[in-house]
Amino acid sequence: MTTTTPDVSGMSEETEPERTEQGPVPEPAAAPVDASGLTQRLATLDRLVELGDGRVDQELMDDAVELLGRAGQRLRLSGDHTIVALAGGTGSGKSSLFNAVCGLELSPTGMRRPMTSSAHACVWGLDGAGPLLDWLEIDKRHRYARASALDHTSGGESAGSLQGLILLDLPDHDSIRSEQVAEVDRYVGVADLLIWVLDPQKYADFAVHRRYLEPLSGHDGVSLIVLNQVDRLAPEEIDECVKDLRRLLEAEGLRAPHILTTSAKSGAGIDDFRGVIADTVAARGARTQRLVADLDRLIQRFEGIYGDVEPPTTVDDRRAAALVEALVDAAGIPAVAEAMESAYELRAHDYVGWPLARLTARLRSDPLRRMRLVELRDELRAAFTAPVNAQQAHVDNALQDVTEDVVRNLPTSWRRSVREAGRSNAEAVPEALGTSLRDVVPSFNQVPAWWWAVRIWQYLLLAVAAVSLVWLGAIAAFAGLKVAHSPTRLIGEAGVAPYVALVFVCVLGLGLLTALAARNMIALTSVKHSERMEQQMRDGVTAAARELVIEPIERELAVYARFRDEAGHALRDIAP
Ligand SMILES: Nc1nc2c(ncn2[C@@H]2O[C@H](COP(=O)(O)OP(=O)(O)O)[C@@H](O)[C@H]2O)c(=O)[nH]1
Ligand SMILES: [Mg+2]
Repeated sequence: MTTTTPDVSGMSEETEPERTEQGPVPEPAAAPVDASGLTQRLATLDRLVELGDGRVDQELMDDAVELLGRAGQRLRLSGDHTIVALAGGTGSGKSSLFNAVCGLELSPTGMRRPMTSSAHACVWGLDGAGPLLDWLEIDKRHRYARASALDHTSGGESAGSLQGLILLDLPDHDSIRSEQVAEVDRYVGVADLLIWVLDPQKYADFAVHRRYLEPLSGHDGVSLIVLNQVDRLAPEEIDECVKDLRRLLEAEGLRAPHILTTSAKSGAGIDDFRGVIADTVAARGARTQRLVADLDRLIQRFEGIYGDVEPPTTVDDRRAAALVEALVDAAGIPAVAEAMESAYELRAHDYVGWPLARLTARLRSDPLRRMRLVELRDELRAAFTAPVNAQQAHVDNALQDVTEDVVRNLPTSWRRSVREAGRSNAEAVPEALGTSLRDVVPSFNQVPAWWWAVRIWQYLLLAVAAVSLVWLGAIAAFAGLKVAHSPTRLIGEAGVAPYVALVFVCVLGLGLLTALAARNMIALTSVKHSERMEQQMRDGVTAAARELVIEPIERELAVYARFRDEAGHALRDIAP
């Protein structure tokens, strides 16, 4: 979604309008848009939309985007003009009042109804109004311009005081034609000042109050109520009627409704009516006021998603540790570590066992040992190659639990978005757990140096044993059987044999002792080794949990904190 931020540069230009080309405009300079901090407030709203979009109430976000767009457009368009719209029910006298203010029969009234089927506009001071009228989508045939000279015919106020007015005569808001209702709604949305024209017969019309006045409850300053056709009432009835109307309006939430009485027929109250419009136009503040009022109403709706409590910024350690524990379980790490311990022992025995014993074992082909090896190999291969797909429910529960505490005091929508952040990588978790296991394979496969040392030592002993056997054989041949003359006394004398035999026995004993010592050593180191492997796997899981779960949650918490900050500013900026 894209949002429209009011173009600040465009807005500041507004205070310096095109008057250099047009010659001096007699009215006071347009009220600076930013007198009320409107630009900053709109920028804050824009940030709120950026942070909250997709996270908080979509209707609110849509309305905010709409307001930002409308405000941006309105502020970029002429600030020298004030859009005043006459709205109300059929026959209340909108067109008659429109004509009375214009001083001409511009908009068809009464008899020829329903003629006001689309809005009519009358402009005082055409310079710069074109784009505004285009934006308002006023049909070119329904645009009228008032030249100052003509205005003197209307009596009372001088035309100069209406300079900058764009008066709109709207179709009836209670029209049965839906496209007209939609058009009215649009103008009601964009007018700087709204004038509700009521008549004594139908002022209590429910549709007026519910549909338009209730949403205007915060807009007292930018709406005006006109009770027209008072010539139909006796003078004492007028007061009664106004009181009753005021009561109704206040019941709808308007705090201090501004009510005028007029008669388009007799001309009573028309000068006052013109006067109020002239004051509004001269003050040049209606544009800003209207937007401020809209903004206030909109910002109020952020109250519910603001949150009373300072939000946490991190997932607490206890919950994070519980998550790691759950993922370690889901990955089956304890079982893998156990399998690694057994595999380590078997491999170690292959390395450091007495070579002859190993050979005989191989020849005997111990079926139990075989099976155990195959089993372990399969178990480890499964753990290392396949992603951990078992226990997805276990993973999901863990992801659910980890946000339990952090969301406790959050507003509902943020509670949901933080939870979603926690689950945002749920699908990647099993793969990451698999990776944490695979990552230990290289260090698992490493052969400790002492295994090599023992193996070399064992082969050395074996070599000495072999040499002493050959030696004994030679002695038997030369000294015992006397097959030939011995070249040296070392094999020629039988007396040497016991020493050689002793060496042979000692070497065998040494081999046996070494094997026993190594066996003990393996028992001692295999536990350490598997603990180290387990720790490495846990570290991997911890890192994955941090990256895939904890960090997204904390990022979301940071977004909420920023949102809350901005919303707090925005709420404080609402006019008291
Ligand atoms: N008695 C009386 N009739 C009025 C007054 N204003 C308008 N009318 C009549 O009410 C009818 C409807 O007026 P119109 O201006 O077309 O109302 P709209 O539908 O609100 O535009 C016409 O016949 C007008 O002459 C008024 O102040 N007093
Ligand atoms: Mg009309």
